[in-house]
Amino acid sequence: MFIDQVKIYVKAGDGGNGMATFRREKFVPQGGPSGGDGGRGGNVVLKVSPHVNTLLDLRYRKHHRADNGENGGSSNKQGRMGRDLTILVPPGTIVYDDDTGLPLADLTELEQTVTIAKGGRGGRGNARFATSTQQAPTFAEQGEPGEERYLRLELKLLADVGLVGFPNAGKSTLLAHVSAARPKIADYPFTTLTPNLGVVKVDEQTFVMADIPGLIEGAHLGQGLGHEFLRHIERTRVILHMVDAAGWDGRDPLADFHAINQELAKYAPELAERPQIVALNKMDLPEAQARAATFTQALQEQGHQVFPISAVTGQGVQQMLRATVALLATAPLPQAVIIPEPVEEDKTTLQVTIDDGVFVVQGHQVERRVAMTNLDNEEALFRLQHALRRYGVFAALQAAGVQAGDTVRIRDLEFDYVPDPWEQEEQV
Ligand SMILES: Nc1nc2c(ncn2[C@@H]2O[C@H](COP(=O)(O)OP(=O)(O)OP(=O)(O)O)[C@@H](O)[C@H]2O)c(=O)[nH]1
Ligand SMILES: [Mg+2]
Repeated sequence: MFIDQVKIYVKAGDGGNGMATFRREKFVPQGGPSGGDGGRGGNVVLKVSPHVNTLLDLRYRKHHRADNGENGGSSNKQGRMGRDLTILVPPGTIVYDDDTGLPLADLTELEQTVTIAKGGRGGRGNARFATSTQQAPTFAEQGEPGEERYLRLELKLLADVGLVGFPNAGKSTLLAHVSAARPKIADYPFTTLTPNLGVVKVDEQTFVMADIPGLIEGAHLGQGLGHEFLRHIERTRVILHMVDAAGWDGRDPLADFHAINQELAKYAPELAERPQIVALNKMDLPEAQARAATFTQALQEQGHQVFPISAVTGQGVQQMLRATVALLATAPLPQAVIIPEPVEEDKTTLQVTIDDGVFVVQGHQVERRVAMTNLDNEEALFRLQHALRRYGVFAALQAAGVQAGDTVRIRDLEFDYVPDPWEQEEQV
């Protein structure tokens, strides 16, 4: 199955916790702090693989977590880093932040990688907190939580040439004739249900050609297979428009040709501007031969380059491919996806909301600090209280109308509010 849009959740590894231990050695009566640092958590990385051509795997695996860092050990032993988690994606995958809708990366090059969620840093062991006044800290830092994110991945195939046309025009037959691709071919409409890619070699040049399911009038409204697959020709530089000159099922090939061009324009105006070559197909059939001259003249009058071909016998195909290569040489590159500069969010911003009588404090800096504090250790709690004051948590709580005895929550930390003792001192 060909899947070109998925939503996934990624979570980088948390940093390992720092350790709080003291040296115990023979003949050393009172050893100093010796707790090692935790290891950093693994990142979540997206990587372009030539062996993956759809987002199918991700459709069935939605949650992706990198390993956590190991906790620090005694004797200053540092915890091992968590392994990165690498998710393979096909070339042409565009990554969006599903919460903001903004593009984060356009993965077009083979082996290209992007770190999409960063692992948390390891917590520092108690050895790192020793100072001249506090020589035996009993606490260590917890690991920093890894980043987590909801992503939307969208695949837009990367091909130089896009084959479009009514169902049954012979698009897949042509791709099979000129490349090693083996798409399904049959004499009924909508044989092709998902896009196929093939590498075409002409003289010494090569280009990639995409065969997409047939289009019909109303495709932009979802008729037939709809415009589901038009996104896969958005990034092509030349459109090869196939017309069944034999007029399958009594259709008027010229009317079909214009109908499809209108569908392209309705889907995306820039697709109407894309350089186009018209392939008048099935020229081995007498019905086609009888009408070819009229069609060619009509299309040429409208300024189109027309090539009578037979995708079955190969007649006229080489000339058309040469013209395609010539057009590719001058065709502009499709517009790249513009990745906005990440906005550096203000990590110090605080938000206080009242949830069922509880004052909930949110903010990157303060939440990170709470997450990295060992809430079971009094010394650590004491330091945390100072930090909260520095971050302006008490001021923010007062502004929100907190009263003595109210419950305050910051992540896992819950405490009863007592007016800030330091502030009271100042007021005395
Ligand atoms: N005689 C003749 N038949 C052709 C030619 N090209 C394609 N056909 C036939 O036309 C039918 C449709 O061909 P496909 O290649 O499946 O057409 P398609 O455009 O890919 O069709 P969809 O995938 O349904 O959009 C098949 O029976 C082919 O054998 C040709 O040049 N001459
Ligand atoms: Mg087909």
